[in-house]
Amino acid sequence: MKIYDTQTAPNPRRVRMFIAEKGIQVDYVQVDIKNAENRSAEFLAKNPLGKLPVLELDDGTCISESDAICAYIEALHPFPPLLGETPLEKGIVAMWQRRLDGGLMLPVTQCFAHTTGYFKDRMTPIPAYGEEAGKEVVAFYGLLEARLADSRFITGDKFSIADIIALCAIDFARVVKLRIGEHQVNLLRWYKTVSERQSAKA
Ligand SMILES: N[C@@H](CCC(=O)N[C@@H](CS)C(=O)NCC(=O)O)C(=O)O
Repeated sequence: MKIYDTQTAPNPRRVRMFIAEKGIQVDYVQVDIKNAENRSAEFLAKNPLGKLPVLELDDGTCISESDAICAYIEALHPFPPLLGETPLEKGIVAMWQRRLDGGLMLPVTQCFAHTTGYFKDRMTPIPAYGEEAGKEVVAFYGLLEARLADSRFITGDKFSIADIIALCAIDFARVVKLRIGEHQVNLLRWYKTVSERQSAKA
């Protein structure tokens, strides 16, 4: 098994961090997204959306979408559980995965793409749209601040993939100068705890 990765991007980091939490070793192949290596015919054969990360099995089967890759890894390596153990935990984790993907990770990456023009060779940046996406990110920090006022981690007492998604999105948001507010003490407390995990270096 190998994973097509790009070191600087938040979605591939989500998968690297998940794998680090599992304590398993996987081979990574770096793909140069700045120079559109991910838009080559060879890469599009692995993921027609041209996005990273992509997991490729030894028989050539490819799985893309970060959470799908993580679900596959969790099925192979259930411990430590990062997608919930009981039916209730699984439901809560799945709910936060969807919220964080649509409400935080996507706006962060849209803000980046539309305000920096980093991908202008393959899309038309609309800076005003990027600014709006940035406002969504800031609003989501408020939601997380409220959630973390009475919860140790995002889904409850246990660390989960939700914390991984949030950390990767929040760290990447610093590229577009979006930061947790100094008044957001619960989010800052959570951020420090999660950033200090060994897997956060992945
Ligand atoms: N929903 C996808 C998003 C993947 C994604 O947007 N990947 C970005 C890097 S964070 C990418 O490959 N961008 C390169 C491009 O759009 O050309 C996932 O969860 O994996």
